[in-house]
Amino acid sequence: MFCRKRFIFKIVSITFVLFFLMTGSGCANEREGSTHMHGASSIRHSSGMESGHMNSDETELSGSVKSGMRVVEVHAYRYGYDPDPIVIKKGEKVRLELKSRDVTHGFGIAALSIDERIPAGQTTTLEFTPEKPGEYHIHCTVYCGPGHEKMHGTLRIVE
Ligand SMILES: [Cu+2]
Repeated sequence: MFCRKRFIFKIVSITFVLFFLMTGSGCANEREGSTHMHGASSIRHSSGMESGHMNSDETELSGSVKSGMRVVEVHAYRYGYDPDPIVIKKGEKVRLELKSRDVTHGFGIAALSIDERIPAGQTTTLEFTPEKPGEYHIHCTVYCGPGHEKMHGTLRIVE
């Protein structure tokens, strides 16, 4: 008796399981469908990010962003600046870490009222938020040798 009851219970539960599986598979299909959509949207998302990266590469933004601020190490040398051009983004806070590879140089951008001294063996930091896109002429403001007058660079502020 007991065994038969258990047997019936088993049959009933198997039927339930089968029913569940059949309706469940429908659900699973739906879920799969929605998963596909999720997949598609996440692919779209990641490709969007990729294209964002590609954009950065295309405009060749200098340095890297650290805690919300673009940090660019700029080396002055007889007679130029590295990187050249320095490419930064409008509205993105920037910190230029100015260093000299040889003697004391200057870092002047007249249009932005910037004039920094870069003593040899030291780091001069310059923080600002670029507002106006364009090409800005950098020139050395500290006499550094016979090529001093020809020591130029470019700061590019992109949109
Ligand atoms: Cu100079």
